[in-house]
Amino acid sequence: MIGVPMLNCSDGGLELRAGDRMLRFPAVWLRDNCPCSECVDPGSGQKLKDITDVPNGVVVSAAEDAGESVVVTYAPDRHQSVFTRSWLAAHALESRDGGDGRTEDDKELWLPADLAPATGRRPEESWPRYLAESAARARTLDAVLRLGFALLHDVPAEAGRVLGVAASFGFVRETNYGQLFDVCIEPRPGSLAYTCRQILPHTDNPYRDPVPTIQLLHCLRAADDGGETGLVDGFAAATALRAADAPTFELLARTPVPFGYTDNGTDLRASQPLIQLDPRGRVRAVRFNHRSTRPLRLPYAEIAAFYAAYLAWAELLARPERRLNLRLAPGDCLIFDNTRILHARTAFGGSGGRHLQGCYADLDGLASTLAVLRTGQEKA
Ligand code: OGA
Ligand code: NM2
Ligand code: ZN
Ligand code: ZN
Repeated sequence: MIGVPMLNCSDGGLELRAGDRMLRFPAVWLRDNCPCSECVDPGSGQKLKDITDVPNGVVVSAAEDAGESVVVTYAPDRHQSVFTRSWLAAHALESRDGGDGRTEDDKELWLPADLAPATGRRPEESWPRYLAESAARARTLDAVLRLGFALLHDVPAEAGRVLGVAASFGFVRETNYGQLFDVCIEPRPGSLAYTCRQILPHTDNPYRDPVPTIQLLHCLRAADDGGETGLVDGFAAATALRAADAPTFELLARTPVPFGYTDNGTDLRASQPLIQLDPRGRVRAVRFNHRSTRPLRLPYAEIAAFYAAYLAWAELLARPERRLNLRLAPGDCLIFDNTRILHARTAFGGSGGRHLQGCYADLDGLASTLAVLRTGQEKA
């Protein structure tokens, strides 16, 4: 790297060497991120300056090497910023890792075989250990982000305990079903959940926008016969569909599908594509729940093609080789990403008094709890 200066501001921006990389930052970007106490409130870390306060035509007029940091002076107003080299390296522009952690790019996609018990990759933890050890909590929450779910054992099989599990990493998202809901057989069921029928892989509350992003299901009492849980990695299925049949994938990603739920006190509707992409076209959410779909409103000529795509997607999601089967025992509590993992159950015999309790929570809150846990672990 002989001949490459350490620091340079010749084109109005900043250029500096970090190891064998050259980092470049435009003046307007540096100025907007100036950490000085005139620009950022030291207490809250929030910006004091508005974007309209950045002077027109701002350029870097001088850049001075101060060891671990770099002092940048701007024209026309001679404002100065001090950036540490490590901060600049961590925010390098060319790295293009601008994802938000929610797309296929930041996940480990799976087929059930990848998580067979012998692989040691199945995300399971005991609740007492989860409570006692921050490393166990971090592993569990990380699994929900990476694999889309985690299974806790030995959560006491007592009513209401599922709320304590949600509170361990975030806040319950209360819905029309209450803070928590009971899944057991009801005499006049307002949802197929409250019968002993099988339920095919689905997203909960597809008729909500935003959809609840985390779901918990805690088993208080298992069925004598049947009632097995199935989980399907919707992101793995979506990427497989894209690889096998890109036009079908595209059609599903750009056709909003109406979902609805009504009862005496509720009339919820949301319309979203079955596969949702981020602005760069990466899979960011799936939403699938046939029993809650409402009549499609598409031009006559588009209906047949949409149904063909929908059918192909439904068949893919229903394939046994995509479904991880788990038998929840009393005390087991599943935590899963409702924007990625579809859940299902097999039919069961009505005599055993099967009883689950569930609730919803937020994926971003879970990620926040994990980030704080990790910061604590770094300091420890
Ligand atoms: C539900 C549901 C699964 C089960 O209530 O939404 O999918 O195992 N229940 O009963
Ligand atoms: N319950 C169990 O989202 C759904 O409609 C599936 C949800 C009724 C809260 C069932
Ligand atoms: Zn400043
Ligand atoms: Zn469900």
